[in-house]
Amino acid sequence: MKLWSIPFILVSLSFASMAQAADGAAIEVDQVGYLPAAHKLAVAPADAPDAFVVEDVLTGETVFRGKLGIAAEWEPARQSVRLADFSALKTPGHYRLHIDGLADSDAFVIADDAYAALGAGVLKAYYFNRASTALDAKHAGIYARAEGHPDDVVFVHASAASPQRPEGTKISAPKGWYDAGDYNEYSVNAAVSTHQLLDAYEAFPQVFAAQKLDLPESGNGAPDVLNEAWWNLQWLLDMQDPNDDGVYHKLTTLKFSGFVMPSEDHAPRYVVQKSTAAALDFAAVMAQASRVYAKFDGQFSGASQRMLTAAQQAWTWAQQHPNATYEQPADVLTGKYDDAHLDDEFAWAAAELYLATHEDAFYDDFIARKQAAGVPSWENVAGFAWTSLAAHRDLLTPHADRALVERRVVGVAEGLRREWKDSAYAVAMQEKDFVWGSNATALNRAVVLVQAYRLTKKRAYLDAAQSQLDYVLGRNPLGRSFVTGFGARPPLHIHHRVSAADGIDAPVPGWLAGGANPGQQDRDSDCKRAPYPSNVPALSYLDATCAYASNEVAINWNAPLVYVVAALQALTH
Ligand code: 9MR
Repeated sequence: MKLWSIPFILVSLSFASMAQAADGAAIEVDQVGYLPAAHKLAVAPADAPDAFVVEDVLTGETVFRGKLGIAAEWEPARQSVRLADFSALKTPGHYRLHIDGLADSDAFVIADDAYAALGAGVLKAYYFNRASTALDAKHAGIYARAEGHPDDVVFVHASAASPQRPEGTKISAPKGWYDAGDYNEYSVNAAVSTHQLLDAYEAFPQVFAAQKLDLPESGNGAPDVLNEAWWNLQWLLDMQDPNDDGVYHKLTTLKFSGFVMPSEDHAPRYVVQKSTAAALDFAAVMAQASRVYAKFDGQFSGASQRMLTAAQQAWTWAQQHPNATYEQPADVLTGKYDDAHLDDEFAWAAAELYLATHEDAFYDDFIARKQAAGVPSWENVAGFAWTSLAAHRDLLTPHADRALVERRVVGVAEGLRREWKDSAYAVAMQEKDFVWGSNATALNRAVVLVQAYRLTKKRAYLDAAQSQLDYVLGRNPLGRSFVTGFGARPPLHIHHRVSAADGIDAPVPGWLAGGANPGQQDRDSDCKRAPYPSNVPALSYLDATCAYASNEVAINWNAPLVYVVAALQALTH
């Protein structure tokens, strides 16, 4: 085959699969690809014939022959499917799956570096969401933009007024990341997102050491993941009131801005109500960060000690204000991240403070909250407590029950593994999991599976985690990748102000769309004119800017993606 014809073939392939995806009969694969030693699955329709082959895209040669599994229904999609397992194919190359009578699958790679660009891309996304800075062409390429939201003048909202800082006091709290498609910054979500990035770094430092993100700070001797996380930690530190050590729940405009660039949004910004959840999540991530940044005092001078002190002070504030749940003031209309259950936040902060200080009293505080292990989310952070203790068993004092910690984490993973095994799609997602941000639910499940794999070395946990990643990268009933810029059919119209306003067709790359969500809470928006094509849980997704309930992006959704991509690169052998 002549070289000139290769791009033509790739283009025609993706057109063929586009037609198939539209009528729901595509063979679905992980569109970004597979590591050579990975568990490798594809999904075919129930009425497909038994035999499948994997062909080399460049030569047309058949490199693998297999038989589809039996047809079974995957309830969340109301679809019957058959699985193709080609795990035994480990030779690097460019391939496609062929089944007689069906259009071929998208082309995919099997390669040692299959996830290298993805891993860097999903972390670089945070840089693209930095507040209070211009992004220059050297680091942002075509996504260069002017500075927005300097946040050197932020007003204390009435709900946050205190004797030392009455309503209207001007404070400075620059930097941080925009939360999502909006330009506001929320302490709870910023803390959990940063925690997961640091968690990924601590678990798989070798993956991050090899990564070059091309940030303004790159080359300073610290891994870029820590450079990027530091941008957010600096902002979070300013969200603590030095007068009483409480932490503001959010920094926000009163209402969501229009779809303008950051530099065009000049509405005043406020810090709003100090909350117990903000203080505790702040304490947790600062305690963790104090441990992580201790080794990099040359780059982040004094940061480690400062963050440990900040964590302890926020913890003390939370003891004194144990029920300060966030109540959205009437004049504030932006995101809430409100949560009435605070035992899990107490447990997580205690666990991280225990790991940072080795003080047994913190372990007792953690146990006293009686929190079950589970899949973590911004509102249920108990899972972070258990998995942090499990990941840092070397730091536990004799006082801690090491076996209990292991048992709890593996127990959760075991339930997920069973769901994966029993699922016709080989995806550990039930109907109830298709909520706002369901793609992050899928990936947080993978995080727990990876942690159990690290504890037990039981291969099924790693394979199940791979399946969760496959799901967001194309092996799903919509036949699409949910990560901008990656895969054959990524989202093109995410609910993300910069992507909509920058005049560039392609959205900012590396962002995970929220994913299928039958709640369709955006139904009264502009989506009225172009409604969701389906109410079926796993099909309830719309690639349109209006679709904030399924097509927004968010820092806490990318974080488990960063973790899982790093984990699979480090562990798949
Ligand atoms: O991720 C949040 C989701 O769990 C909630 O159900 C939803 C509605 O309260 O809010 C989501 O968070 C949004 C936040 O409030 C504002 N920035 C965008 C976030 C992602 O949609």
